[in-house]
Amino acid sequence: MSIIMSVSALLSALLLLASTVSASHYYGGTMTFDPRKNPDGSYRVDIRFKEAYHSCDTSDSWFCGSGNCGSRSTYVSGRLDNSPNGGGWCQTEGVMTRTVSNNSPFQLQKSSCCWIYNTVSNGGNWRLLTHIDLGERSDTSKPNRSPVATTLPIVRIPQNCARNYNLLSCDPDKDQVRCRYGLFSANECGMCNQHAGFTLNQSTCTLSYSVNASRGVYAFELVMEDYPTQNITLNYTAMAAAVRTPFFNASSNPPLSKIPLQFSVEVEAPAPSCIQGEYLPRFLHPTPHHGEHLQARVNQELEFRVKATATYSNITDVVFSGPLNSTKETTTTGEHVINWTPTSENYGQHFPICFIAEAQYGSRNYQSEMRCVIVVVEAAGPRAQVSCTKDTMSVSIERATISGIHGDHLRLNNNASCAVSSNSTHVFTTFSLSGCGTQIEETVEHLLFKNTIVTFDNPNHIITRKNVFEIEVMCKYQKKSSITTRFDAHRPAVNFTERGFGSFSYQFEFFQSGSFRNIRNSNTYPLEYKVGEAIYMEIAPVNVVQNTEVFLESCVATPYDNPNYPISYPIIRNGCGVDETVNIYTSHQPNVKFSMEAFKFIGQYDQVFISCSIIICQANNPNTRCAQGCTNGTQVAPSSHVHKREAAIQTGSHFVSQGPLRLRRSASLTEAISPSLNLNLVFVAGCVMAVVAMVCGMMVYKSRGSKVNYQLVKSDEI
Ligand SMILES: *[C@@H]1O[C@H](CO)[C@@H](O)[C@H](O)[C@H]1NC(C)=O
Ligand SMILES: *[C@@H]1O[C@H](CO)[C@@H](O)[C@H](O)[C@H]1NC(C)=O
Ligand SMILES: *[C@@H]1O[C@H](CO)[C@@H](O)[C@H](O)[C@H]1NC(C)=O
Ligand SMILES: *[C@@H]1O[C@H](CO)[C@@H](O)[C@H](O)[C@H]1NC(C)=O
Ligand SMILES: *[C@@H]1O[C@H](CO)[C@@H](O)[C@H](O)[C@H]1NC(C)=O
Ligand SMILES: *[C@@H]1O[C@H](CO)[C@@H](O)[C@H](O)[C@H]1NC(C)=O
Ligand SMILES: *[C@@H]1O[C@H](CO)[C@@H](O)[C@H](O)[C@H]1NC(C)=O
Ligand SMILES: *[C@@H]1O[C@H](CO)[C@@H](O)[C@H](O)[C@H]1NC(C)=O
Ligand SMILES: *[C@@H]1O[C@H](CO)[C@@H](O)[C@H](O)[C@H]1NC(C)=O
Ligand SMILES: *[C@@H]1O[C@H](CO)[C@@H](O)[C@H](O)[C@H]1NC(C)=O
Ligand SMILES: *[C@H]1O[C@H](CO)[C@@H](O)[C@H](O)[C@H]1NC(C)=O
Repeated sequence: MSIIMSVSALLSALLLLASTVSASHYYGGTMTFDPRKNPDGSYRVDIRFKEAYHSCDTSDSWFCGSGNCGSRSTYVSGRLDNSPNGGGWCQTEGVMTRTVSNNSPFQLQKSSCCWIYNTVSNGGNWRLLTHIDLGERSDTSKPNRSPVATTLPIVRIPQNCARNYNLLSCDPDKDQVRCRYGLFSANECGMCNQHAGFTLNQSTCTLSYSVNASRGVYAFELVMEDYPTQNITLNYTAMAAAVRTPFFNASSNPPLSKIPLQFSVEVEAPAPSCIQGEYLPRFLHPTPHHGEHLQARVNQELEFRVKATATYSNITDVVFSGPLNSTKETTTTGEHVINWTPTSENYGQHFPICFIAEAQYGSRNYQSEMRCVIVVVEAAGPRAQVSCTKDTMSVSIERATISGIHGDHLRLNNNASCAVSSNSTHVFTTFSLSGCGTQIEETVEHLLFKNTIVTFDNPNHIITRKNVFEIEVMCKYQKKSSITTRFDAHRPAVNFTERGFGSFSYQFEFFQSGSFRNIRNSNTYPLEYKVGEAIYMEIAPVNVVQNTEVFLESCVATPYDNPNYPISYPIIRNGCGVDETVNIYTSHQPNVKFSMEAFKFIGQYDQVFISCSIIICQANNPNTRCAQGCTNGTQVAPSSHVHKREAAIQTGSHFVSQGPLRLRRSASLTEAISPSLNLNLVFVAGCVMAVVAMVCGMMVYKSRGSKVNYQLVKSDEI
């Protein structure tokens, strides 16, 4: 997802790169910066720039417009979100660190052709400019920081519906932030149009559409500036100090910094109604409010949920713009979860995240309003130890890190009978994945068990002065390819997360008969089967995982212990029996029982390995892959790249490597075969010969033991 490039000189090569890009494909871009002083007196500036194009292009082709721009020390970039709607865009973010020897102002610039085709000009040039002033502020004693802001690359509005887009700006120095149109003379824009039908409130950074513009795409090339709220001095290491004053009027005083904020607005065909929640999606609880500040902690996952509704249209997606490495996924209940894990580099910084819900009505696609939140990364916080077993979650919080909270006044949400205990150093609790009000939830990739630890008031007190304490506890099991538990905790008052690990085990057994009563004793191994004889098998959890069901997604037979061996015979595919002798006896159970008739491969192969993949789902949820059952391949065709996560729910699975089933070598079946021979033919031929010869037999070994353990996944792989 991300490309890491080594340090290299930029200017000439990158200018060349930029000039080779000539297609009409640019949707907009922005840049923010956050400096800190190095111990040696130089300055380090973390620069983040987002750009959006038709394709997921990213390149650091910024050049130094003025001043001493220093040198680039690190650069990472990657894709954020994309959508086929609005012409098909992809937004990327580049994160670059520059080292500059002094804190005098400098400007970074980037320019090329062309904007996407738009109503006013058919794809003119674009130019981006950032004015970076690292002067040491008299109010904070720190180098100046830019405002932070982002937008979706293209926002869409029906022609008949008025709407305000508040370009949420937040300044970490608490400066006043203003927005204005770029000026051509200052290299701030490429086309520099101000569009009729739209008004920009410069002091609130609100772009209003007032139902009077032609249909089409409009390019907005705005500049966001910050002004101090009182007179301040900026000290420089290599030049005279400067005074900065609060905004008075556009020409009277300069801003502290300038960042570009460029995006597209499409005025679309009128909608049947402009009421949010009819055709245009409307946000519901628990979607955060516009402008909300969310606290995140270093190395702990921040998660928030977006939910939208529309009576007449179908919610199809939530598109978002956030920091590099933020992700989204959808739960089976239709919530869209946006996740991001800050690193220690992000401590103290502010990160904007904006999102829009999209809905489909026939061939039309409607957008909700745009909401933005600011994530503030903090370091210190409570420390917790967590462990998840197969059926319990345990949490232990260090009391010293939650001072002010009385450990005796904590309990699990909605269930007073599930106590939280404490000793002099820790507050701890252990509860069942299936009890104490634990909720189960499923996303495309994960199975989640959740509960909440809350404070309750001492009943003898009428009022409380304690912090409200709430920890959401979450065991997260990856459904795909391997499984893991992870613990996350959030609390509104103190706000922290932690992780723990656990594992599920599944067992593979052979049975005497179709009654599935008697497990074949492992002392009698190797088991022998005649070709054509039924083999009864079960895959079952070692400990029943509450509220889950297992789905046998696919089974394949191979002559070697490698499910990807080029010679293979499919037995079950997409939950459907491909081999006509397959019977699956259970559905929507924690375990799966099935049988098939023994066979062997023709040729030199004297053994058969069967590898099955299973998917674990939340039980009784109609939206899971398990609920769909046999899909016969029709629903699993990879859909568009945008919905690849949906494809994953249908194909994502665990391999349970069982077997081997070893066939006794038969002298009459040793003909060499070509590996390129059609496998079904090979198999059919093998059967026919076996039936005719009546000499085939089969033994079953369970050489690797009967238990199949899922591997733990490291937290950084989640
Ligand atoms: C700025 O420089 C002046 C004079 O050199 C000094 O008195 C002041 O403390 C400096 N302020 C900061 C924030 O460094
Ligand atoms: C901008 O919005 C603010 C707050 O709503 C309002 O007081 C001000 O009058 C608006 N300015 C313009 C030019 O409309
Ligand atoms: C709509 O805009 C046009 C020009 O863009 C203007 O002539 C007309 O008066 C506007 N109508 C309204 C209702 O504002
Ligand atoms: C701020 O600075 C300006 C110009 O330097 C000056 O006119 C004004 O009086 C100052 N304001 C305050 C509150 O010091
Ligand atoms: C801005 O303020 C300056 C100084 O107060 C004044 O001379 C100038 O006319 C003002 N400009 C505008 C556009 O109001
Ligand atoms: C994003 O994640 C990758 C690996 O997962 C990491 O190497 C990179 O530093 C991260 N980038 C940022 C900006 O956090
Ligand atoms: C919403 O989705 C359902 C199921 O895919 C479909 O049958 C229906 O036609 C869709 N409705 C609209 C308005 O697109
Ligand atoms: C308190 O409980 C925790 C967790 O069970 C344990 O690790 C710790 O040793 C206990 N402390 C004391 C003083 O008993
Ligand atoms: C509370 O938890 C206990 C133990 O798991 C369980 O028996 C009981 O039904 C739960 N009560 C509620 C209201 O969830
Ligand atoms: C699967 O689809 C094929 C044709 O695409 C059809 O012949 C077969 O009967 C289907 N099987 C099931 C179980 O629906
Ligand atoms: C924790 O986050 C919530 C929002 O999720 C916020 O309301 C609360 O104030 C935060 N806690 C603190 C101590 O700021």
